[in-house]
Amino acid sequence: MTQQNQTFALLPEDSSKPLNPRPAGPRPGQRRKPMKSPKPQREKGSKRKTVLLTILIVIVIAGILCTAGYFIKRLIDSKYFFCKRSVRFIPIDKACDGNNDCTGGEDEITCVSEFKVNTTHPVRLTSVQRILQVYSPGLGWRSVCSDDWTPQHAQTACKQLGYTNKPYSTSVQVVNIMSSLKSGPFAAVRAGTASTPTHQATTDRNVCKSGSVVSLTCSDCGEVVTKGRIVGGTDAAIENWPWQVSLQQGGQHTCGGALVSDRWVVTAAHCFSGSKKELSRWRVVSGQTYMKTLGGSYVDRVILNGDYNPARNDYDIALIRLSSPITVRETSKPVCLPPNALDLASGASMVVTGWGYQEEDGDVSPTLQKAHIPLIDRKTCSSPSVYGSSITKKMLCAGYLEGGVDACQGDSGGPLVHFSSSRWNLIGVVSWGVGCARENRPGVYCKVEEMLNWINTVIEKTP
Ligand code: 4AZ
Repeated sequence: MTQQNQTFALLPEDSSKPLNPRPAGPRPGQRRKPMKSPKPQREKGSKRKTVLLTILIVIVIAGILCTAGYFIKRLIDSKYFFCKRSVRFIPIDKACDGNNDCTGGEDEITCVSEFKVNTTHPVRLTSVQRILQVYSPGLGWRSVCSDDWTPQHAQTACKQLGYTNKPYSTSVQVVNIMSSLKSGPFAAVRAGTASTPTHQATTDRNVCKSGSVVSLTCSDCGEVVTKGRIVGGTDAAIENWPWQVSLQQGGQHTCGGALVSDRWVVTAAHCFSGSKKELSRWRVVSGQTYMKTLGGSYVDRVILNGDYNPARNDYDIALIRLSSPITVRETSKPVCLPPNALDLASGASMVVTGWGYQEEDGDVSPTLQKAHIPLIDRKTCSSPSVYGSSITKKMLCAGYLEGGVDACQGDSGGPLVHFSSSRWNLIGVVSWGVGCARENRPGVYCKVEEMLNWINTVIEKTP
């Protein structure tokens, strides 16, 4: 027991209350018990900050990991083909090399193919007026009379030319057509043949009863809303060249190309050399002025011209079929295939477009470029001071002999177009040249007119 206790016990009850009560609070020597009051605002804020910082760090790390993963995947994709069934990688140049390197041969399934055409596609459009002609082996080409012609016949003929979109036909008086066609021969459709292939639906005529022949347009191709490196070119907007596409392999711009319908792209055969024959890594990006490397259409067929000669760059043309059709809009729409015998004069004004090098040892351009260049006649281009015997019937030249403006690496496969009868026509496909924009070394293009038979046959016959 303590002394203090004894003292209190002796005091009367009242006397335990001090006369002058001390203010409530700790007695001297006694500590105040911490109050259970709400936490200060500052403490709350700093906790929230810590949480936010943690989230931010997690997001940044995830971002870094994703980006690293993306680049690692791109790197692996550019060097290896993944065999899904046997779960292993093989070097990319072993894919599509003619040997089954994956079990089940899955490395040889989605590959570039070749197609040679020895037959004559029996329907064509001729001259700037797009006069419909049909072919039969004994009789050759005959212009189709407007006699008994119906919109259904136009639909059938366009389908034979690979188009299903907006067929449109008009009549042109025989007296107004190209002189070599005026004297015939002609052919006219028989009654009740609207869905028979056009060349089988016609009979011969020496003259057209109606005095006119059919002019046909098969799609809303080659029309743009407004009219508007390539070395020495200028910036271009895709709306003015909406058929231009970027062909990308493993996310890298490799070649240009031109939409000729909502599902088919014309490009150069040399874009698919070496390890570029496997289709799953190709994408076709359309509708972009500033090249982007994400997205794009998948490819289900690449068909090289079977006569393509890599040593000479002869027949340097290929067709790509997209896995699904693009939506035609202001920024993505096809260019027209040219008619036969368009007969462009030397010096005719052409436009070449692309994201290719802006100088010989340069880099691809981030924005689409265009260059206006004149057509160079065959004789000049085949002269010893230019390209001599390297120029074949399947090639054409365009540019300036003094140099300065030209297509270049990365523009390959892209379009050379010409505007006639209110539409843009695909005249050439960027193919080759010695350097870029050099004196006496103009750009050489695959001549599309010479490839129409091949293009129409491939598009019609591809299952
Ligand atoms: C190329 O390497 C290439 N100057 C394309 C076009 C031209 C030259 C080279 C024409 O793809």
